[in-house]
This record gives sequence, C-alpha cells and structure tokens, in this order.
Amino acid sequence: MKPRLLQHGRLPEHTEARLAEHFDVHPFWAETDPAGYLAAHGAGFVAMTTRAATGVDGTMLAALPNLRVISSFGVGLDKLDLETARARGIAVGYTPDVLNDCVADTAFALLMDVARQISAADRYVRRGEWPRGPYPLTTRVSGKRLGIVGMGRIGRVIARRSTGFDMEVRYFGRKPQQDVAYGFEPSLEALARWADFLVIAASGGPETRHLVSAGVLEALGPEGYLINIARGTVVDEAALVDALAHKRIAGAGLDVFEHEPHVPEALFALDNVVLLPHVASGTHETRAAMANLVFENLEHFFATGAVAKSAL
Ligand code: 8YV
Repeated sequence: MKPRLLQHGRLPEHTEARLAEHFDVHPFWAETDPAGYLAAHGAGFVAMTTRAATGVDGTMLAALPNLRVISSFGVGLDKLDLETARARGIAVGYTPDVLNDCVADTAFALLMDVARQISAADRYVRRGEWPRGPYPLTTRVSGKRLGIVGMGRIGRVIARRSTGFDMEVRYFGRKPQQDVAYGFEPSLEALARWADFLVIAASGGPETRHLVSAGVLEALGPEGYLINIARGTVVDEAALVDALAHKRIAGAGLDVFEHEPHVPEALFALDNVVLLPHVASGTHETRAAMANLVFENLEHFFATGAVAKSAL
C-alpha cells in the first residue's frame, strides 16, 4: 500500500505526477472544508508536502497525529512549526542551496534596476517621453559599498556576485562567520550608515521581525538603497513606505512584502522603488531543482528514515 500523503499547496505538475506514482496523495489545496477534512481524516496521513509561503502551523500538526515527514518546497522556514515537528520526531525536509544562484541574481537585478532606473527609464520610453528630453542621470553601481544582512548561503552568493562590480562588502548577522573574509559589522545601523546598498538576505520569523527599522532606514540615508529578497517581515514596511515617499532613502528593490500578495499601494506611483511579486527563485531551472528535492527528501525518508536535506 502506498503511504498516504497530504499535499498542502500546489507543486509543479511533473512533481505532482511523480508523487502520485509513489504516494496515495490527497490534494488538500482543493479542499472546501479544510478543518472538517482534517478532523475526519487527519490520522490517516504519514507524509505531507507544503511550500515555504504556506508552511504548516501547530493547529494543523495537531490534526495530523501520525505524521512522520514534512517535505517543503522552498528554503524559508518561517511558516513551519519546527518546534512541534522536533518535539514529535517529525522529519522536515526543505530545498536549500539549489535556489541560491537565482535568488542572488534577482538581488543584483533589483539593485541594478533601482540604481540605474532600468524599469523607470523603460516606462519613460514607452510613455513617448524621450523625444521631449533625455532621461535624468542615475546612480553608479560599480565600486560602491554593499552591506549584506545575513551572510548565509544566499548572502554569500550575493557577495560573490558583487566582485564583478568591484564592490566592497561588509555584513551584519547574528555572529561573525569564520569562513568569510568580508568585514563583520556588529551594528546594523552602522552597516546601513556605511553602505550604499543594503541587501537583506536574512531568514524571516520572529527573531528578525522589523530588524530594518525606521532608525536603520534613517542611517541608510537619502543616498542609500535597500534591496530585499528575503522576507517582507524583516523590514518595517510602514517605515519603508514613508522613507521612500519622502525620499529619506534613495530607493528600494523589493521582491518580498509583509502581507503578500498585497503590496502597499502608496508604492505604485513611486519611481524610486522596483516591485517584484516574490519571484527570486522563479526560473524553470531552479523551480525544477526545488521540486526534485521535495521528492528526493520524501524518497530518502522512506528509504532511510531521514530526509536528504533536513531543516531541523
Ligand atoms: C518561494 C521562497 O517562496 O524558498 C523560499 O523560501 O521564498 C521562494 O523560493 C517559493 O515559491 C516556495 O514557496
């Protein structure tokens, strides 16, 4: 008999087909009465898949008393109740590393775009404004100072990308990393004051909530740019909107927001901000690699009792 698997959130088509070959899959994403379904059938599931943005909370885990493994599509763990999983001995797999390159590429795309005004200049051409005069000058990227918040897997790749732009790198995090040569800055405000570009690559969750405060934005100052490819919760979004609207920072490139998919409408009219709908890992290649890892984590678990990439 195939193990029973609860599919929380859609996955790429190929992965859904592959899962159906090996598991008795229930498409929980299509459930009209999710709580009622779980109350009646929750005890039947030994495995589940989810997505970084969907996660699984304590209430849901309580309704899955026989769950042995969770396999999540994504690297972010902020929506997953890891404490309960750990306490109950539930294995948790996720998809780190395979998305580092695309997320770092997106960080640089946002950085280049907001500094050189790529999207805004494109709009200028489309509006037919070029014949009326040249586009205003923008801000140089090469040789500037890059502050990275969170020198983890993705932060390191962002730092590596910056060598092509001859940038100087410093970083802030919980602690200095022994295996990197960049300067550690123990104060985020001091890093923001130093940096021309401040890139957020830290995990989400309660420990980093509103880490980038009004004070940090003030330290970044009217010539500084903020780039966020991590989680919207890391930034005090109301303070950011205010800083952008009143040009207390030069600009921002944002792939993530506090209340996705809702983006503060006050940002829509501003040319000093580039807005993306959380697409940093969203390439065919990277999403395929993530999806494969979702499957491999389950396969590994049912073969060995442990997932290939454990989040615990
Ligand atoms: C997306 C991400 O959320 O991996 C993460 O943590 O934020 C992204 O890759 C992806 O769509 C998974 O839901």
